[in-house]
Amino acid sequence: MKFNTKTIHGGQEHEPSTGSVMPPIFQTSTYAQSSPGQHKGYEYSRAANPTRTALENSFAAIENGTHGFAFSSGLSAIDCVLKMLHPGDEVIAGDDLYGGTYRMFTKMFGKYGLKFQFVDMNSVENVSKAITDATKLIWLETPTNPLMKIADIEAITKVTKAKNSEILVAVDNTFATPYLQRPLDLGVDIVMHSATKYLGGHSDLVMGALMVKDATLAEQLHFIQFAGGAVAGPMDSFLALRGVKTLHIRMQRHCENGKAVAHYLESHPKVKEVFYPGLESHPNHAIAKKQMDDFGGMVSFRLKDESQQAAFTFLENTTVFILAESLGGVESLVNHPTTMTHASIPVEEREKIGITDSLIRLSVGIEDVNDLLQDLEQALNK
Ligand code: P1T
Repeated sequence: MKFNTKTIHGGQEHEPSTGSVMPPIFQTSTYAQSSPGQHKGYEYSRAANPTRTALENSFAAIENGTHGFAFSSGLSAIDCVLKMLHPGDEVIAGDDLYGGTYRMFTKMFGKYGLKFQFVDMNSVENVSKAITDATKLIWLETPTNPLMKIADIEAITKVTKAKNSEILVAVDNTFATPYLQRPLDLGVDIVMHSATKYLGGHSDLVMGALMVKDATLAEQLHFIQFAGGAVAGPMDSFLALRGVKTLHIRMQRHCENGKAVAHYLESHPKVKEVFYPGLESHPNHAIAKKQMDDFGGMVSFRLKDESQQAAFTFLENTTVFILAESLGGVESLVNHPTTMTHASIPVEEREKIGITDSLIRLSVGIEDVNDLLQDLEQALNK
């Protein structure tokens, strides 16, 4: 199956009792047994629920995996991966990450004895040099949130596995989605998503996803998901499955609009720099071109007037772009990383890599592009 068919049919079966094309919302916590241990494959919805199973099969299919897992949030999916590790284990992660991921790594798992190194993943060398005997996990976000940095997934995976094939490589594929890049095909072990974003696509749920292609790894992750309990509910699973079915056509428009917005901003006199992997000016444009099929709908930029007030004036004056956290829905959103999504990263760390008060992040939606450009123009001129 081609990708645009997999989003609709991948891993799906008609519901056996009625032929229902969409899986019903199995709004149940438990399942009748005829004798202890005698059941129809479902015992208790923390372990498995048929609506969630349909979604998890779709998740596996779109990332070319064999197993998918749906969690109650993106962060709980990351939490599940980290719970595979032991005190003393080391994780190498990118230096630009969603603020909540950074907060989880440093403030939650640090105290359980995990050690984190944050390196600039622009260079494969940086990762290679950071690997020690204690390294157990490489955590890649690419494109990164919010600076849109690109890591060479295949090269980093090769270097890592050559040093020690036991080190797990995981990619947070939230910004790209499998429409644009498929990390499992490039050799990584685990793909993670905040399904809250493009997979769900309609800003109406919070959910996380993990996808793998190794049965043993799947078993380990399922144990942690079941034992820890952060599962997606049946209603949200239904909504996410409905969202995935239009992922390919939404992404096509996100990419078209994202590109138009990036080019418009790049030539605007009030804009200092634009961060979008599809621009020739992006330092890793060549790697982005190699590993992505297109460049998505996330665009960050910095104003020439670097005061917080100038950024706030822009943020308070967009009308089509809604000022809100999150991304990846059909509607365009605008976000101020330093005061919103990345406020949990210490200011010295943020400033070291360029997350400053003048940085603005856009999630370019699928509206008419002329309305989007007009909105940016009027807000930039306030
Ligand atoms: O919000 P949640 O579903 O728990 O997902 C966390 C997460 C993980 N990874 C990436 C790359 C993310 O962007 C996020 C969530 N991000 C936002 C809410 C945001 O506005 O950036």
